[in-house]
Amino acid sequence: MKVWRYLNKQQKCSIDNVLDIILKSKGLSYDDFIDCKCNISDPSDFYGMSSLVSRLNLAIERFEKICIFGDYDCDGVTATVMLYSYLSKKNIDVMYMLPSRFEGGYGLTNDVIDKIKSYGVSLIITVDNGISAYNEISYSNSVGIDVIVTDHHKIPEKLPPAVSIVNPHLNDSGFKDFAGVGVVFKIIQELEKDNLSLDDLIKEYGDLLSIGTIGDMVPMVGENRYLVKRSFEYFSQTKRPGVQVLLEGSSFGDMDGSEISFGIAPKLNACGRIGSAETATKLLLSSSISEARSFLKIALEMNESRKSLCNSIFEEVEKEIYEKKLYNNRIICAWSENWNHGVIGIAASVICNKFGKPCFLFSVQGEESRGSGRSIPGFDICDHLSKCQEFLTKFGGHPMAAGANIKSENLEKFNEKFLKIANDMPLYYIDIDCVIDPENISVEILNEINKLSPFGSENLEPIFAILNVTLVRVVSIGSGKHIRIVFKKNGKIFESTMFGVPFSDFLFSPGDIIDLAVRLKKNFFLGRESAVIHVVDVKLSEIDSLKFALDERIFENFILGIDPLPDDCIPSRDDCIQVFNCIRNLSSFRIEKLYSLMKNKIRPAKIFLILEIFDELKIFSVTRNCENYRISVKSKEKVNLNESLILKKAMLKNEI
Ligand SMILES: [Mn+2]
Repeated sequence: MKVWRYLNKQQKCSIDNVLDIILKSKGLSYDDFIDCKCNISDPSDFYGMSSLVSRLNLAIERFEKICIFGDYDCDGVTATVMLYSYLSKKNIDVMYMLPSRFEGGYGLTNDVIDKIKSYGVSLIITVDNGISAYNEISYSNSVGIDVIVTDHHKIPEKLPPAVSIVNPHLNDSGFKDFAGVGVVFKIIQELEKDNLSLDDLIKEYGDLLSIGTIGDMVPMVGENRYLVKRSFEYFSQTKRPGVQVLLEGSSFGDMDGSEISFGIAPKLNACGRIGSAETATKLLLSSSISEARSFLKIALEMNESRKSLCNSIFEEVEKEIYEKKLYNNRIICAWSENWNHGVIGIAASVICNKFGKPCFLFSVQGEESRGSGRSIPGFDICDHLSKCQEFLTKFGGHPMAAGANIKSENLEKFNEKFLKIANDMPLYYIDIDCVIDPENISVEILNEINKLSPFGSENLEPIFAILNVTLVRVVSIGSGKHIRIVFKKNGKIFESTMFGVPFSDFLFSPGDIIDLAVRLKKNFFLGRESAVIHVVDVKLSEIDSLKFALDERIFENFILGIDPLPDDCIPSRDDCIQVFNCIRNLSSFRIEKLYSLMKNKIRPAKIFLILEIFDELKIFSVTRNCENYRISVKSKEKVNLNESLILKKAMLKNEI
């Protein structure tokens, strides 16, 4: 169970204090944050900037042919498009090239360099990659091509032998969290320092800058937030046909970032995941609306096939989770030969959300396998990978998302260690900024909250708790993928939406007194604004989520062999009979609902264990997904509880 953690106790917010409360939990001051006061870094101070400018000018003087080498994700594509558009405008002989996930993979390779050479290129500029391409850049030098590296990834021990390296992490001071596209933006700012103001640059390139910055999920603070926020002012007036067609059909007023993270970025990313990132690049570089539409059509098709591939991976993993009871593990790890490497990361994030556990999936490609994983807040999955690096041929990433390559023969051994050393994983916390009365939810309060936008990592969208409401009804929407939750408070009826949870997975009943963790959104429809509620999590109001989650941990630790079961968690025969009588006529239930039906008399750890015993003795067949249990009666014959090995194990361990 996810633990609800109140950042400001259970303070209630209204339009007058909502900003103060949220800023307090972020540790920020009104002036700095709301007015977005921040120092804009001077690109002249960037490490490597002056050598970049002189090498580029030399190339221009000598009419050299330049190749931009980018990446296949949203950041890599927007960075490529931004630099390509800029250099083309200057009448420089420039081309671009992108890697493919399916041939060669991430970054420069010697084959790519040979290919670039065949076009007569004598200068490569990398964007959003290159910092770890030491060998490839040495090779490039040896065949007579200079390389300028522009990147934002972690600095390796040995810097590549490039003529110039611009990476904010090499700077002595100033803002360092730019995306790859942000680095390109700073380079153009330097090149145009005598001609264009920051405002001019934002008008011209702000659309690409914000798409790449949000798409790459870099911290939305400091200069990133300033630049993206300012870019949003001009976003709808973009001159780029590609962005215009991406915006078609979406009606929004003030942007908060989710238009990009949910609307635009997935479509651009889908190209590199399923087919070729070149489609996304050509879309953004299109010079007419009709050209842009034709590339958008391909991108949308790839996005649809990305969704269906993702769905089938999800279903396969889910089946494996039930069959092998992987839900008791700290991390869910699985692999298959049938999975497309480009989409396993998204499938992992769906599993991670649904089961509340980090998830790592591998696509097995013969002797070599490539994996991608997602984590829960507070558990650094990249750091965790590094503890198993003896099995890996390559790994990297961030605390919340990481990738790794491995020899397929080592998967089992890796899996064993990867799970075993995750014992001290923190619980899954949902941080709640404040409590809100549903009557206080209005467009006006959203105008206040949106002053904190754009949201992203390190500036998370606030989460509110709506407490003690009565569930009225639940309706399936979006062809069964989502639900509408109707609830009542003080005699008034309210509606909310919960995405990604089908009707059959929402095991609360009308009349239940529940708490909702929600995000508040503005909705624009036919030119009218309204406030809508997006539900993130639901629980019975009477349940203390921390106590419950700790008990669940006790049970898991016993099942995983980490700790013996405490004496007071061992169920008696009478406990088992009580649980049996309570569930005998049910086919599905939520675990905390069962706890409440038992009048909170049998502690959760015991209930978890009793259900496990029932499954073992084939009294019921039990399947579980997080809090949801589905059962069916298997045997009507009398069984002897003493035959349960699990129960024996629980009692025995406690004797030793
Ligand atoms: Mn990037």
